[in-house]
Amino acid sequence: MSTPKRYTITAALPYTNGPIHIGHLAGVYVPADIYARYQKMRGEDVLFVCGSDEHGVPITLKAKKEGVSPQDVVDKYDGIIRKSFQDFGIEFDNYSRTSGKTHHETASAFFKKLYEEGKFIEEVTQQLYDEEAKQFLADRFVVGTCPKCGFEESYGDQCEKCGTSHNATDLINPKSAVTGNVPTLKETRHWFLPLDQYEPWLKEWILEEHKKDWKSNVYGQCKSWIDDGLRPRAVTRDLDWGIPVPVEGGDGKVLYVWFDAPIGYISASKEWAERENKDWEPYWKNDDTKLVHFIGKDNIVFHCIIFPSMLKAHGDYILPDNVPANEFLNLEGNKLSTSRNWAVWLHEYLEDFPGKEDVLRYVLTANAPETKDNDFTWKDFQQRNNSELVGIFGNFINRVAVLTHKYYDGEVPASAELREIDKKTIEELKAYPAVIASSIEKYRFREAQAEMMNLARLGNKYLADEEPWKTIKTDEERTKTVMYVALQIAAALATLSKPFLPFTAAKLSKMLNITSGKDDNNSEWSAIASAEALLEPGHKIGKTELLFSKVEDKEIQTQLDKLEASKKVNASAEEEVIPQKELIEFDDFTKLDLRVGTILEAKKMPKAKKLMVLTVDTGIDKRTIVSGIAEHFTAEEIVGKKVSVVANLKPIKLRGTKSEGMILMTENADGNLVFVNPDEEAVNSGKIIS
Ligand code: B3M
Ligand code: ZN
Repeated sequence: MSTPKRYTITAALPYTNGPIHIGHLAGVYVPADIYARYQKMRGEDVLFVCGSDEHGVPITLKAKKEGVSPQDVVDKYDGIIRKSFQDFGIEFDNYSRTSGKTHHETASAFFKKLYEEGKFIEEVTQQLYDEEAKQFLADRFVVGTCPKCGFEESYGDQCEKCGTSHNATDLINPKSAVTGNVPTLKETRHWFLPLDQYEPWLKEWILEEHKKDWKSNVYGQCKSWIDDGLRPRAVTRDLDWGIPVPVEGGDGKVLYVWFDAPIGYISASKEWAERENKDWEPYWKNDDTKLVHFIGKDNIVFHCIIFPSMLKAHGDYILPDNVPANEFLNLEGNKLSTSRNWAVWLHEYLEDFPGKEDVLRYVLTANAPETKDNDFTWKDFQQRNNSELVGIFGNFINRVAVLTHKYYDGEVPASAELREIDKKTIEELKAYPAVIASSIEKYRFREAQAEMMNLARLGNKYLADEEPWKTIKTDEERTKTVMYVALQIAAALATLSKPFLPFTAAKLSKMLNITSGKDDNNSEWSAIASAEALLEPGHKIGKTELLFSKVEDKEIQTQLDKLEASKKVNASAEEEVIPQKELIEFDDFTKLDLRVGTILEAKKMPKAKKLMVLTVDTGIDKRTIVSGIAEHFTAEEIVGKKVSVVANLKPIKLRGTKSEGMILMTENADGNLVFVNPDEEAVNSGKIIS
């Protein structure tokens, strides 16, 4: 679009069924915050909104699981999420809630308008129904095989594996998430948005107009859906948690969460305008507004196909200019998962690493899953902190500040005549705002941040080459010049690091005793390039502070231990429960002669990986039992152990050795074999009875 007059920036509304983790941050909130901060620094008129997504099945399910009301669930997580965003420096202009009054009104009115203008199809169809739970099964209430990719745990409305959105009745082998039952079909009336009617327009708008400027992962997903053909989508549900359907026949029904949630961006804007005494409408209705949605890849269909079709149907609103969706972030090689507690939770991170907000921001941006899924590891976190933030950025600033205090009592020296290297360095410095900006404008935040760090590298190299700590003894004028140039770089960093490292930038500005200036366009960003000097000679800088500190091995180990603990819990929870065998008679049981015995000797059977030859004292006799435990135990470990023996099993020959009985074993949580041990007090030949 031609130069926008204002920006409406949205970040996906998090479901309030759990706290925020690093996957959400890397995918959505950190890039959105960088973008919004940067545009504000450029003097643009920016509205940056988000809020809690408080409707939908995930919340109802969570409430059921915890035995509380959905309202309790959303209140709890809205509180946690809201606070953690704030503490982490995600600077929304408004963080709203979809349970709020403004939102209920806005979403209702939106639906009503479409209804009254005949934009919906109203139809009685057969929907999946759980007879036992007495409820319809839509969205996350039902799982089954994805008709597109074959993933066996697809939800009713969307497959998490391939991202496709579908109708619950499309699922193959559907099962109720409430009872596990196979659903039946039951008639019910709903309103559908006929996406098929928007197909020609979507083709034109996305596949033609946004072919070049949308990210290829986003464009590719859209193209595949459009090519597959779009079908009408129900926008109402038979549920009791949500926004009531505001039209005749809507009793007992609510709006589909994905119908109401994106309207939440508009409601959040209205709330903001009311609070700030502004007009919200230009931010949503004027063509010279640039609307940008920051989301994760699983939300692409909703933000690129469904919400735009809703906006188009409504007619009063602008469409997104871009939807820079990210791919997923993994953690230590595994998919992030709330239910498996495989995550780094933001509110826990903030507690564990006080004062290190920017470190997480930095690492998540450096590893942002912009074009493909990426991995977060604690080792990488430590390494990037210690060698990049401490080693490059922190080190440069520290040297400049310490030397300025040491040589000039904290006063910026006047430079003597600039040499070629000084001029070149200043020229390079002045090019950075444009270089970083160009990456941000293309939504390439990793690249942008890397360029910002290159400015710190430039500073380090300049100091290392010009060695003011040496010239101070021989050439005072030269030293002044070098320190003057280095101080300009430090000041530029205080501004250019702000979108990425806002806490650090604030600390650094305080340390240099500056507030960044603005140019004629009201931009502190481009002022860096045009200013005569960022720090005038004679300016007094403040006290030196350390911007970053090392992350020690033991801090990393604590985090790794936490994850290890989650793994253990998951392993035992996920242990597949093998269904019980068919019933037997009491007589069948009494045929078994189970005894207590003691292992007297154990030897590995030659040339057999798994087998061990045991001599067991059964109290009846001392016999040989061949057991398949050689991969799990050494002989020393098991000699002397009390074991449970099936004593009356017909002898068989295993690799030429006669085996007279069996030892009872089971598996532990990690899937390793362990003995079913009799109590220490049990005696050999003791019968194992009920
Ligand atoms: N709450 C999905 C999610 O948290 C959803 C986003 C809504 S954006 C309008 O992944
Ligand atoms: Zn799928």
